[in-house]
Amino acid sequence: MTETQPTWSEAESARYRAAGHWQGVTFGARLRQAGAEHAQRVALVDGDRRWTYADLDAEADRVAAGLRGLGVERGDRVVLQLPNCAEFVLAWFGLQRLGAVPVHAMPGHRSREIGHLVRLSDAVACVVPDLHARFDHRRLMSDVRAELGPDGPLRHVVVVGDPGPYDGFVPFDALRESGGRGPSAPVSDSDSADPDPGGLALLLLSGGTTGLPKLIPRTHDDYAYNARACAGVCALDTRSVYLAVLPLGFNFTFACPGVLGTLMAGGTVVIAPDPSPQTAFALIEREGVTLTSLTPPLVPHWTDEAASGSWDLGSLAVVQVGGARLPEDHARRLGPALGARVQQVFGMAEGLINLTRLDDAEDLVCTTQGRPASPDDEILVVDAGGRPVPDGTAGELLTRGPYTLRGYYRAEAHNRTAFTPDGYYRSGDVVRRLPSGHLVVVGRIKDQINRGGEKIPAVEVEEELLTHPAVTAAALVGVPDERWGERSVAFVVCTGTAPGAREVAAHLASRGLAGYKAPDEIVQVPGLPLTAVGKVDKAALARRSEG
Ligand code: J2J
Repeated sequence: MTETQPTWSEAESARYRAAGHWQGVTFGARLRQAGAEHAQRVALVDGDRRWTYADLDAEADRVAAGLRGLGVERGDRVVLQLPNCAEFVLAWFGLQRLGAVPVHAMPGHRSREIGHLVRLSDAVACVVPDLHARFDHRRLMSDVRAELGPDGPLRHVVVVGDPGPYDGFVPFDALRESGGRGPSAPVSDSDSADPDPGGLALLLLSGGTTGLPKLIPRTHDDYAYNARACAGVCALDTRSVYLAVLPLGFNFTFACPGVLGTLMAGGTVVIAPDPSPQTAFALIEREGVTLTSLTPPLVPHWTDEAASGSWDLGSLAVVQVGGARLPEDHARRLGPALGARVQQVFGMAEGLINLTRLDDAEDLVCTTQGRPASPDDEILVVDAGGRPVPDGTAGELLTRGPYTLRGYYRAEAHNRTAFTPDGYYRSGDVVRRLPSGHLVVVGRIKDQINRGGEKIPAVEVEEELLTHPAVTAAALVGVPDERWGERSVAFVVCTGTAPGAREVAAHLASRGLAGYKAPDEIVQVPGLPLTAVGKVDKAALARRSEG
């Protein structure tokens, strides 16, 4: 790693290399190899646009050269906030070719989140769409740039589509075109010696538990292994066709096995612009999709639409579901409706990915969240005192291994508590382990709400709630919800009448917070209950809301 932060020891690194997990190849170099090996195979499909592996490799050169022409350099961080479109993948590999570091943002993020990502990573550029879901991302970037000021790190905004009237915003297509011309383009392998495969390749956003969200450093070696291990579990090969339904910036969609696992297997990635079953099923029919991934709230919609019988989904072999708890009866109905095998995935951007196996018995597939992707993933299930509990007993999941981080990016203080002294990541998830090694997620001790796979950091929202003039104290808790698995309820102490959910949503939006973080419900209380040690008793609040 170029940044000074905890990482794997020399001995562990040597072990992961010797086991063949870490292959010492950067993503830029991998695409170069794939461009030669699979030259004429289709790598990427977005609507009517198609790229072969050779095309994708050439695009990466052009984007890299264009970015370099702007002044983006090796090691620079660049925030990528794009909806599902091919440009996400082109920009990502362009950055890798240059040796720059993509920072994955979600399309729903707003000025708070993007500003935070830029500041924390010292990003020199952002790549955004012009408009998405009727929201103007150029305005968002203009606000972020103004807030950071002229001395801020952000120097470039690259816009997919129309850059609008903003000074200095560069259209992505012009960047690609300029990258295809000029004396210094395309970037050749000789003028940019490949970066260190053990170094930083990308930054992912954590779901966040304390204060503002943290960044997760992933190396070429570890992230490629993540994707390859998952691709192995899913038996991907050159005939595989992956449909990216969930946001590309999500670790699940991008590398479990997702986009990267498919491309590393020589298969084809098809991008769905939205997750509706109508859009997806038309693409499955047209492109012969074999694998896709969903979050639980989509499952009933996909099941119902498939049951209508109007689609030919014969090519679909596996449908992964993960990101939040999948109710057992939904799991049982999904496979027969789609005529595909269901695979539960319990993963985290921090690393560890658990998956049910394609040959697991139906009961395991429907009632567990799988087992680790790698034989070298180490799992501990511990009680509150950190002591391992027997199989079958619930405890906190701790993990370390060849693709699980050893420290968040630039978060020294947080790292002291987020990891054990011997390098295990404290996931904050409460699980039971079966003798087969399969894990069942039974709860969570981290202060986070999981709304259908979207993670809401409670503390971040509570701090913003306190900026509302009427709110004097606030606690955000998750309560069970039929549709989302969990919905967020804000308990507020107010002077006068509490604002309604809509007013609170508007207030949080005006503060630049992503829309999915707005509480589903506001409950006014005279005071917040406290535990014996004086913390807000969220369990009591959640019970109150259920009851
Ligand atoms: C219950 N909770 C789950 C599941 C994740 C693949 C799949 C998911 C993610 C992801 C990911 C769950 N059942 N099946 O990155 O590559 C909750 C846990 C976990 C947290 C991680 C991937 N699958 N969760 O969801 O970083 O609480 O990654 O610690 O967004 O989601 O969230 P995130």
